Amino acid sequence: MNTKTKVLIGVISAVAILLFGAVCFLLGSYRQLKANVDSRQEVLVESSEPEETAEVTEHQEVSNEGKQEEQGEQEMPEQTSSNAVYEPVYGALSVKGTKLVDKTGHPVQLKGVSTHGLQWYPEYVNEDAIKTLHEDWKANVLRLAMYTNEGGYCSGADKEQLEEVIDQGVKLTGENKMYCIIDWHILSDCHPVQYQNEAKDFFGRMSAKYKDCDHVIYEICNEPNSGANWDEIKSYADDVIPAIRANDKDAIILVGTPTWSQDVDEVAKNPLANGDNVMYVCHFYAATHKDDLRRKVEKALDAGTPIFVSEFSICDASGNGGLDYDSAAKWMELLNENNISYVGWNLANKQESSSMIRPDCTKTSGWSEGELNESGQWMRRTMRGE
Ligand code: IDC
Repeated sequence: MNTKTKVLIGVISAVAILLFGAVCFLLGSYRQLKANVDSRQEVLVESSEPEETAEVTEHQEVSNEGKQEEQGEQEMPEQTSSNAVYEPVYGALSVKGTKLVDKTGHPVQLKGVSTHGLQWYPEYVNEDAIKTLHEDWKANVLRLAMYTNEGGYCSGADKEQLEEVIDQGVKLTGENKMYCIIDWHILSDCHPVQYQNEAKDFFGRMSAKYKDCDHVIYEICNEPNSGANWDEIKSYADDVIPAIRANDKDAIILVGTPTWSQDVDEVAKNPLANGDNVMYVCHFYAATHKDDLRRKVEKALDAGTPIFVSEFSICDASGNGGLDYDSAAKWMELLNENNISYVGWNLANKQESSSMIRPDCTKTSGWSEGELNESGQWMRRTMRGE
């Protein structure tokens, strides 16, 4: 082979290799391109297939549900008033000597209002009303007055409905960092023994339901009267309190005293079997109850009796009549000096001077000053420290 032939063969081989390479390259590119196109089409087809998407979503939902259930069982219980965790402004309260104290042991004074009878005026236990009381009136406690007689809990009312209103009150006060008093409002039934069994059953169930609610306070007999003496009230309290303590060892319990909760000075003569975290109730109506009752309070404090004013007004004892601002000022001085908590009667628009909302005002929250009557305006100013 001469040199010319050798060069020709070399050139032909190089061209052949180049051609082969080019064909392979083109073939590879084509395959890659085809694969890309196919996969794009797959994506498009997938996303336009509702059934398949639905299946995925459903599956995710199921697994999320499972997760929630799992979490629910372990650490996130469904939030209801009875098992939600509320953090009232002063934490869990207790009684130290004659004082109500916060979770760190410092004296605190609760201030707030009481509903009227829940069988008559349940509409004021609503979210906006409690916000108004908390934010505008600066109240940190609400008393839920559940009458036993007078068509109330033990005399014809719908028990379930009343308990629902209480549940609302517990929830809404909890959400507003307030405290809440569940009041067994005996009045025309005079003697707490009349509904003693009902009281034990009621407080047993309430305390089981709200055992983890640090903001719930139990008032076991509003105003014993007509001859119910302290020894008898004490026996009643010694019987009812264990129904609460079986569920809640340290809730604050309020116990009414003889003569429409005025004879607080009787308590020290015959103390309760277990008076831990118990306070004794004094009620006053400033235009009727003056120095005499104020002296009784001082006497009781001197004897070491812790006092809580769970109901008062600045009119007379009928819940009506003129207001006595002078006597009211003396009462406030006594209460503030001794850190005694107070709750004003009543949040309703009834035609009576203790009802804090004007009778012509039908709003159930967000009252302007002009929509409150005189006792309401006084109460709001007093709580606001004005
Ligand atoms: C009054 C109400 C009044 C109602 C009456 C009877 O203001 O509208 O007709 O009860 O149910 C109390 C009682 C409280 C009284 C209040 C005023 O705890 O229920 O409310 N009062 O009489 N003790 C002293 C005064």
